[in-house]
Amino acid sequence: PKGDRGPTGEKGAKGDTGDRGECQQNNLELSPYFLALTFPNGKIVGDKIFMTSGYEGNFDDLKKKCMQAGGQLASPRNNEENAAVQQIVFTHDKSVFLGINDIQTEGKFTYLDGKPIVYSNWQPGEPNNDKGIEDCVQVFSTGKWNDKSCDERLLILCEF
Ligand code: 291
Ligand code: CA
Repeated sequence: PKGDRGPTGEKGAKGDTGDRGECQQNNLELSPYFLALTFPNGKIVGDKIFMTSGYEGNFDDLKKKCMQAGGQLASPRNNEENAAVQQIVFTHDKSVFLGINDIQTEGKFTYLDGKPIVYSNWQPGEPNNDKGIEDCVQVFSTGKWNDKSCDERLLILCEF
């Protein structure tokens, strides 16, 4: 606790506010060391981190792996977040599944919590539910979305 410091300088160098912890962690993303840890598998957008491990699997597998890691499948909610997802797809030259699907009701795409999506970036002509079996969403290296069979094996991309 701050109040437990003695009078003789344990508080640190001149100018040190003694706020290590509570305050500095807010600026983690500004640290060059933190940015280094996101290279080349992660992207920071605001207070969200997108991260891949390079693992590939079907939708259920990827969804489970992200949750076990304490996150969830990438669910971009605006252009800036989608651009971060696109950059990871582009860098790895592998498409990813989003945490978005219409498994529950055909044609109604929702997040993993069941709420309707607030943002989308469909490729023209998509979603088309091709062959009647496309309930999951993949992102191309253009950043555009395509509905795709949840049984395909794509690159994992989680958000934290
Ligand atoms: C066509 C389009 C897409 C559809 C895709 C999949 C391909 O794009 O009809 O809407 O999602 O086919 O059916 O599935 C497999 N397994 O290749 C083809 C190229 C992008
Ligand atoms: Ca499709």
